Amino acid sequence: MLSPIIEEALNNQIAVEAQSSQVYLSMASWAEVLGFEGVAQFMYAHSDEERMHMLKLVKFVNERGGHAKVSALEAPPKEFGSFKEMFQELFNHEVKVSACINDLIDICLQQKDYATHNFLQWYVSEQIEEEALARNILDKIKLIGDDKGGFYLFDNDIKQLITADTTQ
Ligand code: OFO
Repeated sequence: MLSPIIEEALNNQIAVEAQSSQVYLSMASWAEVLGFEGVAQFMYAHSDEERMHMLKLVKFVNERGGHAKVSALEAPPKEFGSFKEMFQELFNHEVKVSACINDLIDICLQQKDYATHNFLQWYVSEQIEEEALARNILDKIKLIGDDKGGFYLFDNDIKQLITADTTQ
């Protein structure tokens, strides 16, 4: 059984994951409109992955006797300047999500909720991977600089970085 404090904290994280999915969907749409098919595919998959993170939490909260809540989301930006800025934003966003997961784990320890603490370890590993992936992409974009040919290749290569598994 979840305590009200843990239930509220998990519901807050559900909103964070939903908002991540929303932001990445907007990035996907912007890239698609600009004609960057690879970046768009990558961001659509990333948006789906965040939705899966959200659903995993929804199911956990309900299974543990709580009530997972669906809340209103903020409209994300529609445009992101450049792809360098967009991926920087993605990286910053993931760092913030990691901080939210860490805070959540802190609350679990304070509340002695070791089951939720154990469940959240999956998110800890996921955040390490996601931050590393975002950093890796940013490094590549910095290397490409203003080289249009390099960016064309990058748009093609990024499809190989799609890791989304939305079946979990
Ligand atoms: Fe990429 O954030 Fe979910 O956990």
